[in-house]
Amino acid sequence: DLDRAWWKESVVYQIYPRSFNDTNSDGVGDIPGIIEKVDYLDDLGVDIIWLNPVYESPNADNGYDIADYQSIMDEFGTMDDWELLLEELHDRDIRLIMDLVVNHTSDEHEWFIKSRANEDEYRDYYFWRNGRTDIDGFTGFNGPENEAPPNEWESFFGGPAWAYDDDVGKWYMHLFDRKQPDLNWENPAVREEIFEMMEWWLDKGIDGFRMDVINLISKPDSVVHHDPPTNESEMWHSIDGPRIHEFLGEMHDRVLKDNDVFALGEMMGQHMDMGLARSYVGRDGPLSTIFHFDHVLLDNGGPIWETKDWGLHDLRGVFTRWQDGLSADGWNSIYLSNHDQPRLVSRFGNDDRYRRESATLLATLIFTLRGTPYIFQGAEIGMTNYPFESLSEFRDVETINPVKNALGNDEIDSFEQVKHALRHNSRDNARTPMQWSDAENAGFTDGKPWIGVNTNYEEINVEAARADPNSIWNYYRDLISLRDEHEVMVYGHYGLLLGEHDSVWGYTRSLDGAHLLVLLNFSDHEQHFDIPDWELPFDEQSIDAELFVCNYDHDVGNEIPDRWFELRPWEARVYHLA
Ligand code: ISL
Ligand code: CA
Repeated sequence: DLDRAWWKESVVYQIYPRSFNDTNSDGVGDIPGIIEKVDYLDDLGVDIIWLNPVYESPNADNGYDIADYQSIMDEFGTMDDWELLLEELHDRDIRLIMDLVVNHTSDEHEWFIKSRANEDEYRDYYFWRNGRTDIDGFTGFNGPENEAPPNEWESFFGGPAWAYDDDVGKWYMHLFDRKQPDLNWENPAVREEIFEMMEWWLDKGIDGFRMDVINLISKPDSVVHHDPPTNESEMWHSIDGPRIHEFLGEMHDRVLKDNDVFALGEMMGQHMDMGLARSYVGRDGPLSTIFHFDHVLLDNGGPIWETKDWGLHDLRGVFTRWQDGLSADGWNSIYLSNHDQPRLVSRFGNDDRYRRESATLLATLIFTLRGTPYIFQGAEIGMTNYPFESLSEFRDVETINPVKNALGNDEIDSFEQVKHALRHNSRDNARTPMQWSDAENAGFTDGKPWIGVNTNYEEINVEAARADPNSIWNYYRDLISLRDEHEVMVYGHYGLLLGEHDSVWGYTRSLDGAHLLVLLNFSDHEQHFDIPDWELPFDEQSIDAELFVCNYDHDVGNEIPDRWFELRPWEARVYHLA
């Protein structure tokens, strides 16, 4: 029993509308711009579009600060545009999932405005708490004199996670920017509003939700039951908080259960226990699958100006733990990039000498692990990180706020000192415009783009990639269509090979007597190795091997004699055995 689902057999393409395609020359991508490209998406062969937030928003965090869940941001177009987009996608059998951002709203949302004004029952839609007066030396965070924020939590975007409101005379909680107050899920009225809003979108015909930081919605008791909160410095207790299962269970029973939807939860944190993971996405869990952060926290996780070294052992270890942990129950999401992460080829590959080879190797990984694969716009042409030269080139609060704070309090001396790390870590790497052609501004806009276009667009662009049969784009396209044809690629069991190798990641996928043998050389050097026969789940003497994917010329033959291999730099091979 394969426990089939359409969203397991699908490939997701993520669109960051602001940077995708601009049709009215204001330098900002828009929904008509996406409509212009639906045939492009169809040609690539993707099955689901995940659209980043397109709702009305003052854009303190590019749409993740929502002022109205039920209307479209003017810059992006109108509800009519959005409806046409849905229709055009559905006409091509492409599904659409929308971003659901319900851990917080914008401070310009009507609920927050009423909450501040203490109107009706709105005060308890958010967390308003008294500051602390019982401690020395922790005052002056834009609050009254001699008053400290309710607790010591730091926002994910730097500074305290509480903002003081003069009129109310209290502090409100914001785990992200101060323009993103956290909703109080303890309040049943809040949950009711959210569930109704979700049903409203489902009635419009969408196919699911990508749920933003959804495991943060239940806050720890120290905040929920105490005013001021008890002194608890561990804000990590907001992750997978005490009532998370109850809240998601209610959402499931009330909204998700009776609709055939893809429910994809973004879950912050690291090293999630596999039992917990299964409780979210297993047979009895409320969600279809989740995004975890284990691999994207390998090279950072501290301040944005720091980087950490990682090796293949770490990356392989993370994915293998999740592959094994959800093998019998649950389903993985396989992503190496999104709008919050640097470009995958710059981060996990070699974006210089082996850009094509490593980008195609990473694609091979994404499409041959067990789980739903994700393409973030631009990955399919091997777009790279941006060579930022000054702080003024950045647009993202998560980069700008912490760096300005650190410059202000002398934690760092200069931009130059942190330039290298910001170039590596900043979310803005993902947000530079999609490179469509070698025309001015990469064909993204006729106006002035809201963020710089990568200077390599003359070489790296969709038009050039589609014209070249050996391009990264054509490789993605081939892999997507192979996944449609071979069930073993979707449902096959994952088995690790060569678990101690420093540079080669090998594994098999097996289903009903069919196998894939995947070999990936994560290095700039040739690798020679053999695979011990006891590691293989088949007898290679009595089974036919066919090389069906390789990112070099197919000159290595179909055989796997004596299980002996020589892989060129960043070479990826997939054999099909049956
Ligand atoms: O962890 C991060 C990067 O490695 C953070 O950038 C990010 O804030 C975190 O992943 C949560 O992301 C989501 O919620 C944020 C929003 O800024 C992100 O764009 C969104 O994907 C707040 O809504
Ligand atoms: Ca526009």
